[in-house]
Amino acid sequence: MNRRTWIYQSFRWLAGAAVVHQTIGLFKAQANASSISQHNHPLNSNNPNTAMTFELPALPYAYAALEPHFDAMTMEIHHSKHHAAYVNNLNAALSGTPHADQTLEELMAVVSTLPVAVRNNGGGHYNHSLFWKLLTPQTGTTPSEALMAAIQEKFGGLDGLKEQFGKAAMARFGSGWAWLCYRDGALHLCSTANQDNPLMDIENEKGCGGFPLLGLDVWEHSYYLKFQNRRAEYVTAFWNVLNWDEVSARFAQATR
Ligand code: MN3
Repeated sequence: MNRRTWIYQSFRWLAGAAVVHQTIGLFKAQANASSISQHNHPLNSNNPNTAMTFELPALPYAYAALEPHFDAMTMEIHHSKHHAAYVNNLNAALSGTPHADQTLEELMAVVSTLPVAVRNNGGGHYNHSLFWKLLTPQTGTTPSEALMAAIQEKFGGLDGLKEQFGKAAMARFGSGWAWLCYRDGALHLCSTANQDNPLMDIENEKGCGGFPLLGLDVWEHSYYLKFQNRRAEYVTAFWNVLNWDEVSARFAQATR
């Protein structure tokens, strides 16, 4: 077989395998839909009525849309490789267990009792799904009046929030997240390691609990291609692409 024939045969085999894979997936989805009550994962809006497994959500903008603040290649790898891996690994960890039809929020609330793969990959899926929605190419979004009042009260204004949030992001040693949360009637800053988040019963015990209003990924994979070791510049760039409309909506949800 010459090289050209080999490539052609390989392509045909791959195409065939893809069809088989899709067919199996369709069959499993139909089987699941008929045997298990329908369940709606809030962060899984692609297929809300029949979602038996978690799916990678599409970004609400193009990979290059946040340039020059966040670069296209980082966004693409971060979303299509890192986030996709958390989704796949979470589905694998939940497959065939009694927790397979629970929402992310339900899983987070009891995560200390679940396998560490659910903690790492469930946290990864929740955190990144939130993170993408917190970013926008639209400039000039601002906190709502109510959120601004809460920021004023706790941090003395937006600059105070940015300074203290930046400290939380910089103080996180290694991989993790910085958070602004709403808890007990007030705003709180904290950070978590790895893919832990404020909804986890684990983090609640360590003082980083509450409803996450905004979170910043400070894993090196989120900034190293563009900023290398300069995490502080990445944190500064984040404010340029933060969607205050989304943060305000989450604040309204938390305080309703
Ligand atoms: Mn990440």
